[in-house]
Amino acid sequence: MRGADAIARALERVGARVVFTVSGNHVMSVFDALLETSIKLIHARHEAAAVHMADAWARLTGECGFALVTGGPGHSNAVSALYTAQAAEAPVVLLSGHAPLAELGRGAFQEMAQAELARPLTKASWTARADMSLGQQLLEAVATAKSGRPGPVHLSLPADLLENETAHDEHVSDTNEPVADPLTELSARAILDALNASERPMILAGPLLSQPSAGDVLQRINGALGVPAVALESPRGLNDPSLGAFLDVLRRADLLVLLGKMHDFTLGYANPPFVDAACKFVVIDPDPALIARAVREKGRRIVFSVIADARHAAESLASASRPVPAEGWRAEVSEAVSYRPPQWDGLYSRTQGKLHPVELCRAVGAAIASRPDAVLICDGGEVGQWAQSLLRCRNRIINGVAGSIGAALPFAIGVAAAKPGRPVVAMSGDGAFGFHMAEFDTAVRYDLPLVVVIGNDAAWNAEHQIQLRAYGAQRAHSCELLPTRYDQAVASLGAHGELVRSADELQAALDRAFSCGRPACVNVMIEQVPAPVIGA
Ligand SMILES: Cc1ncc(C[n+]2csc(CCOP(=O)(O)OP(=O)(O)O)c2C)c(N)n1
Ligand SMILES: [Mg+2]
Repeated sequence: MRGADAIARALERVGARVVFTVSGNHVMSVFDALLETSIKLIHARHEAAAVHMADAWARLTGECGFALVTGGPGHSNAVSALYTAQAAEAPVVLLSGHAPLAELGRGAFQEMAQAELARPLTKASWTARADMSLGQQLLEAVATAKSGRPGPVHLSLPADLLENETAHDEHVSDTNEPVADPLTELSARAILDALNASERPMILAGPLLSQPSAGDVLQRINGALGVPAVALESPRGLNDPSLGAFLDVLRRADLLVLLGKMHDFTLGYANPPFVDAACKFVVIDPDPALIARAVREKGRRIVFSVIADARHAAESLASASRPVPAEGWRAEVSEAVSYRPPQWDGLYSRTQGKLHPVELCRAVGAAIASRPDAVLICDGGEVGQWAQSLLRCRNRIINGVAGSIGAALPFAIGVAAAKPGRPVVAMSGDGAFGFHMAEFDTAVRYDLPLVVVIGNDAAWNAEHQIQLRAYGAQRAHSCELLPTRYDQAVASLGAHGELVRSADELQAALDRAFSCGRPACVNVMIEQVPAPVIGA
């Protein structure tokens, strides 16, 4: 048995069904070994896209997502996408081929300090050791990715360890698959006491509990405890237009329960004017260092803290109970979060041949509403913010706290691969779409139906808007794009393309895209308008 066979077996053992990959010399032995398993390879066109696919897979299913790339440049291409998975708290394992151990330090082909490169973006990053079975090391990578605050893990696989005979891996033991405890009764009691002692409490959750894999746990907590529970996952922090007028109620909260939620920029560091100077806190987090920072910064205002896994703590809270208080505060928060300025209803394009983003979102919203099991992906700059604000979908994946654009299409492929038959719709800006548009070829080759809707304003508009605000119209430059026919580009790759230049063409174009049973792109010409800002 080769090391590569040990890796293939271990992947099977942890339940991997798909590995997203770009091939390369160092990992062809793993391609070969996977023939003996039922694991399918999806061969992408860029390593970062392969990691984004694994990320979406993880966020949707709660399972580990796997990416396999070659050493050197394959690895460094993949690394950039780890940042998005890290900020989204998605368990992803990146397996990278690596120059042979026997040649290291002698100028080996594509020799690179791979583990060091990936380290800041991962929970653990190492080059496989020769004195321990590769299968065992893979199990450890998976266990680490899934435990505590989930996140990416990197394991470099030297080509000689993969290709050489290895000791049989029969002794491979299942590595402590994380058995996180529910909150102890004592901790749950302390949290309920803090809630009972407050008038306007809120539970704030981080990216992990926003993932589709978290299900409806926040609503269940809201129902069981009568406390509003809100997830914060936007790169625009408290300006996230999908939170409506949330800031107005956040300011009035007297207790914030941070449920696996960092008090970072997305929460204005929990300082005034966003959070009241007298507000108290409960901190529930798997990371003792984060709890220590909260204690340093908030001192005695922390009434209780506990080291716990956010998912399990959330389930404990959802099955707890307390006298549910009168509707008042909870209703206020829910109204604030769903608030959208009424004047948006009247927004229409003033330019012939272009739609307003609101018109675009109205039609996409209707398409989602008629498909309750749909998965929505939002990406891009200003148009992505309109989509996040206006489109409601139970299963939503956004580029997240990382604020990294460009992953919409790879995310859609990851979702379509994980859940065949589920409608997948990805909203993207034209700038963001260009990052990975070659992946339409991947969607075609693997027969993965999905719909990408491009809000095409022929601009890197988010940055153009910054120029307008900060430097004035005379100094706004270099953020233009062309009104490119992305619909024709994807058609040339074998996908279905639609061009939309007026509101009355949109519905039929979307219907055709959803019903064609193929990967589809709807290229919608829109006006350049700034992102919505509510109650800033
Ligand atoms: C990886 C990455 N590169 C650059 C940026 C900066 N950035 C944020 S939004 C944006 C413009 C996006 O343009 P587009 O997708 O067309 O959306 P629009 O703002 O035009 O609606 C840029 C360049 C980023 N967030 N992430
Ligand atoms: Mg644009």
